[in-house]
Amino acid sequence: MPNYYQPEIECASREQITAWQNERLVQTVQHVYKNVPYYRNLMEQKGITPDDIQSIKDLHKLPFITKQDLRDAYPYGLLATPLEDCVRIQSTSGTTGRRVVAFYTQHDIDLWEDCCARAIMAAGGTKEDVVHVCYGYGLFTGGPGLNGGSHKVGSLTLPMSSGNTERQIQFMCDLGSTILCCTPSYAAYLAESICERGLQDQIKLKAGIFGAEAWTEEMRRDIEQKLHIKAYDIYGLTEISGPGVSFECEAQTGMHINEDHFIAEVIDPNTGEVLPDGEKGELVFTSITKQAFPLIRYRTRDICVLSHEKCPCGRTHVKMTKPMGRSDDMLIVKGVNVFPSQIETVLLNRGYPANYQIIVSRENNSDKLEVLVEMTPEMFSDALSEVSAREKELIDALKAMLGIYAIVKLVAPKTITRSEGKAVRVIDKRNLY
Ligand code: DLL
Repeated sequence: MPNYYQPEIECASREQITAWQNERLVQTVQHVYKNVPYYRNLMEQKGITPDDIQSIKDLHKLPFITKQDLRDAYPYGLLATPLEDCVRIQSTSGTTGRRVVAFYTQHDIDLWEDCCARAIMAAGGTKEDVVHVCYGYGLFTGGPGLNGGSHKVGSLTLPMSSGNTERQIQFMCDLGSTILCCTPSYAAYLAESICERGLQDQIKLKAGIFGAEAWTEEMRRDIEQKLHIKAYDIYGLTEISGPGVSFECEAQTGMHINEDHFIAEVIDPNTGEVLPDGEKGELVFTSITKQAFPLIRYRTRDICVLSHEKCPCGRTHVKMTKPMGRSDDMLIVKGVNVFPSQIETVLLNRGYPANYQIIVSRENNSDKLEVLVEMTPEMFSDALSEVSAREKELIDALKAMLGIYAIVKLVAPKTITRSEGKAVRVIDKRNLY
């Protein structure tokens, strides 16, 4: 039997979930209309008042909100409670444009940590576990979220933060860590480092909770095999609270969205039209239990599919697929849509490690796509002619997957810089022109 954290909520009937969502949506709309002039203006521009929103059937009447709104309203413009009621902020890394800052009351933190606790329990976590958290701490939500969730479960929590791989492995061995929480790219690097040191037998890990960036099924299998664990996906975003918006159960077929806290929609990113279950589109969230920073119809830019199909785990909350890329991260090369995950699938299917970099540039008014791929030590010792044959094989496979030509360069093991947080997979030099 799966070990549920809150079965009365996670396995509730559809009628019950809808009743919660109806009531909480109405309250949240009233809350933001009353307390956030920015929202009131947006609603007035659309000619609606809170009275127009009586249930989730009216959700489509509400305006969308985007990252640009969050930037425009930075830092306090979307705050829905007095600042004195807030106890924490978290923030996105903000590599482009202004950072996004999210505010939390103590109630908001509690609910967020509940969501993370559900994710840990869904991965088999109990109070007997040693939860090794090497997501970054600080402004990034990964560390604090999983840390708080682990406390709620009652597990021994190792607040390792990211970096210092030697120390990570030493603590893992000495303290017998059983659940690893980090980005999948760092998990792959840790797995590689543990195998190189021949320490697999000293590792007691049974599960990993990996998210914050896109990763493929091939990468999951690779990490699972190397570390002898079951690897679970976890999804979330700073704007909507952080990790734990959705998480995988033992079925590993999509992530259950915590529907008692968030209403999910999938829309056509071009028209804004709401799409039915099973259709691919942009994920939109409405938070219905937050006090300080509730967001209504927030466009995540993540592309995925929703499914209400019955899950063998017994949970009834809707499932989302892994994000299949972001509508804004998608690369358009020579007019063709290219998702880094497609390239990763080709590489991992052929036994290459998940260490690669995609470089897009412009030469003579034409796009150039280059993929640097690290070889395994075995491949590296191959004769030069074999390396060239491998490159040729990858060029053909990428052409078949993407429909366009990519230059492939096989490079020596360990030459592509490792990330301790989210991996930097794409370098788009065209932005510099
Ligand atoms: O990455 C929150 C998080 C921390 C999630 C730890 C899971 C684990 P942000 O830095 O605001 O928040 O980035 C949010 O990361 O819109 C997605 O594009 C991407 N992302 C998050 N989880 C996944 C995942 C955190 N499991 C953005 N698979 C989101 C693919 C993910 N992409």
